[in-house]
Amino acid sequence: MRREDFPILDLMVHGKQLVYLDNAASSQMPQQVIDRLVHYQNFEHANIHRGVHYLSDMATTAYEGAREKVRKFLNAKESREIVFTKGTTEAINLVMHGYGRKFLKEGDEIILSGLEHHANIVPWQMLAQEKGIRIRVIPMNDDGELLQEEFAKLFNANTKLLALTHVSNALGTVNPVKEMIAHAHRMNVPVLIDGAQAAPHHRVDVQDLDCDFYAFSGHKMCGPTGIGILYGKAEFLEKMQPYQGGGDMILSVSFEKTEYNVIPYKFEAGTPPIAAAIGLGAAIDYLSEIGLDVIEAKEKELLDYATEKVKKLPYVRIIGTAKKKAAVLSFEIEGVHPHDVGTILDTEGVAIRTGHHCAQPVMQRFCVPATARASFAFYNTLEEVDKLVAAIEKVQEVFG
Ligand code: 7TS
Repeated sequence: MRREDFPILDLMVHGKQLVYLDNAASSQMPQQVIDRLVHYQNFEHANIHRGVHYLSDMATTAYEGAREKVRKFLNAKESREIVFTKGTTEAINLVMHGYGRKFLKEGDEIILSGLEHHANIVPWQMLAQEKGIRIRVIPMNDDGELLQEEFAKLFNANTKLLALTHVSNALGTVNPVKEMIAHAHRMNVPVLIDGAQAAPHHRVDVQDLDCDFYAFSGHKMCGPTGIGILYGKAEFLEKMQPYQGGGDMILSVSFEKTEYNVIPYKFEAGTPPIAAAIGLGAAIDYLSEIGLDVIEAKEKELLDYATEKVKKLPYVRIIGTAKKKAAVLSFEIEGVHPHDVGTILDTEGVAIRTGHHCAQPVMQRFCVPATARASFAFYNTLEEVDKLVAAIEKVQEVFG
């Protein structure tokens, strides 16, 4: 499926055809997005929101056009609810600073899940330490599914925020976020969703989900690095304090008093990554043209095929067996350290990630120091899954 759009997939590594199965860490970029970046640099680059000149106008139109593409992609009500950030990590830190630091106080509680990436743990821990806030954690079962009854029990009058991942990067679990958001709202608790692993693979509708914040990264969805999105309901963004101070986020400055700009500009201090934002817009065009439903179906086919094949290998244990999963296959091979698995796979041209995947609490829950993780994108093929399985068999030959 449109494999020819991705020049990097033709690469040979260690004399073998590259099999790129590290898409959860970062996906590859199609020629259409690369071309858009080159066109911007060649014909449109200037600083935005400033000049009266032609090029500044071109750059501003393209940058604001990308914001509108993101709005449409998420079905947000208004484009001023879309803030460009460096990535998911910065988006979450923005909410921690802009909302958490302003509105949360000693004795308050924040609910996180045991599935979170460090990006949705550490900022809240920093806030907790600073303010004397308690963090409560939704536990999971042995399949890596969150326990909904335990979740409901965590709420009380002190609960001030639920920060939850849509899809687990380490296990692939897809959380029932719509129901969980509805529950939190019944308890008058706002919700931030970490969509880093969801936005590239599922259709996301923030109005349907009714989340108050939604964060994701461009580089996991065929876009450039250095760009990400914070969606926030206008009513929330408006009452938050700015994250950074500087140019573009102000209406007027004197040494006595500074008046902040309106949203979303209040949160975009300084010259933003203009090219990367435009590249993200092109990536959204590319994915939308294929169709998120088509992408999801293709990735499910790859995951089901890989799971069936790997399950047949008696020395492999799959970690993360939720009923609803995105295309992530985490596993360990009996008696072999995941790093050795990764190294042998690499010599076969197969790129996977090994380690704790920045989700150490997940590793602790399953009593493993690390896992090997293959993660698929729509441009992968069943033949590549076969190569993954053959490479795993080779690991067993070497170590078994
Ligand atoms: N949240 C989740 C669920 C993620 O998977 C990641 C990155 C992040 C947040 C942080 O995103 P960033 O773009 O700001 O870095 N996950 C991974 C991964 O699984 N392997 O490498 C990065």
